[in-house]
Amino acid sequence: MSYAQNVMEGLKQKYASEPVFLQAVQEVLMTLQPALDKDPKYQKYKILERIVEPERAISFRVEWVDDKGEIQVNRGYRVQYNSAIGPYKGGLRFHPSVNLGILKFLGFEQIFKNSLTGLAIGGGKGGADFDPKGKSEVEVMRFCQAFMNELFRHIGDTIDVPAGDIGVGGREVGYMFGQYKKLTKSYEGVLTGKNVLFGGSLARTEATGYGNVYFAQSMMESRGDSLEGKTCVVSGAGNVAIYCCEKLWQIGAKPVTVCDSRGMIYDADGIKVDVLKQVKEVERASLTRYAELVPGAKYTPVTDYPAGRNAVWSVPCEAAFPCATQNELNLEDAKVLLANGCKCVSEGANMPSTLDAVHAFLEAGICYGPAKAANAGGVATSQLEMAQNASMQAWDFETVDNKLRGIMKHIFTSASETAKEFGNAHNLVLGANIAGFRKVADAMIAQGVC
Ligand code: NDP
Ligand code: 2IT
Repeated sequence: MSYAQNVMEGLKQKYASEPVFLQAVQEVLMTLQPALDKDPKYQKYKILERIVEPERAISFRVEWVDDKGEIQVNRGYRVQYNSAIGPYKGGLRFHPSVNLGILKFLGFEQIFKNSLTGLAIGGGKGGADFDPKGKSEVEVMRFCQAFMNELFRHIGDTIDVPAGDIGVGGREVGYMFGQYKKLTKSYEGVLTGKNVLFGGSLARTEATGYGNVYFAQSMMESRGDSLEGKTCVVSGAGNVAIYCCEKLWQIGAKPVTVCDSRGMIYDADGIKVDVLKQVKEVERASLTRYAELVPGAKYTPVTDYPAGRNAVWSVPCEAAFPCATQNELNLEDAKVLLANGCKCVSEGANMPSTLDAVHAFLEAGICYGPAKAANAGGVATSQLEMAQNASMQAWDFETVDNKLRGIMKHIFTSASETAKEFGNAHNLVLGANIAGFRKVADAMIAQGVC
């Protein structure tokens, strides 16, 4: 049994109740073996055994009072996974499904993603099993304040810098920032994704979606192709999906779908991004509202999807952008995409494709941009926000967007050069994992056992 397989087997025994965490680790470990064979120091220093364990996982009670005067209790978490190359950095997710296993998967991915950006940021993730759906604005504020009442002890602008993820956007970051300031008397860049009125960076809102499209462009160009004129399918209808659609239009491609957890929109003329923003950012409504506002658009509720599938992937397209959540695209979906002639899959969400779907894309030899490379534009721009806060500067939109483009190009080059080094030129899963891993592992070795 190889070193990587051996560590994986041990983890399966130990963390059997955390399937998505095991899935994320398996994807990484199974591609690292060539790098481990090339340099025995990683095994000698037991890097795999160390890197799979979070440095620290904090779990805490969050209690707050709802609009009816009832006391509510939630579970909050912050997983401080790896600080070898910088302060812990990663988003906060508020969703009823959140548990330690999900945050460990996200935090583990974040280590390699952050390393790939070439910036000095470690890996972390956090959140709570709070469901923002159906909550009033004041309830969301009270929850964010209650969450920060514990989290503030564990974070700081050089310690751990959270940001948004599912269910956490500019509004929630603002409430948490206000409470942090009150509790600590300190005005510092402790969270990213802030409003530009108090230290947020221009282009951070757009960064993950835009970065995903920049990454897909690099992949297509490397094959002598481009996204221009291509019909694209996008899943999700939140922050990442909206700005993915916006950038696709800007580069001459056409997004024709979006979806939320209740249903999907197919708009053959192309998704109207201004309407989507109105529905999701302003009204915070369901996509049925989009269909009301755009009469030609077709709404399909999830109850009409084929069992276990996301109907978005059945819409014929040349490029696909999964931007909703983990495991939203399975092997059957992958087969349909490939049969329909899809040439490019670029992941805006974290781990949206199941392991067998990933293998299907790699085997077919299409452009496949794994999440930790393709969606790294969000966290990279968060680091640009940290840099602006630390130097008390505010850069204009174009400056930040140009840096984002440069970083996405760097990530593509580093993943594809590493893939070539190991004789598998188009396998960006291998390339991204090994490139991200080596920097962190070498830093861990240099810092000793501590
Ligand atoms: P948002 O909360 O803004 O949006 C999430 C969207 O996905 C919503 O439209 C939501 O629908 C939909 N969704 C969630 N679960 C499902 C599901 N099971 N089926 C169909 N649709 C679903 O989150 P983000 O856009 O920020 O995040 C989306 C993904 O991108 C996540 O995987 C996140 O980890 C990843 N990501 C985010 C980054 C960021 O900067 N925000 C950076 C890098 C990655 P509904 O509202 O109905 O729940
Ligand atoms: O998954 C991610 O990279 C994010 N949710 C963004 C993290 C960040 O710190 O900006």
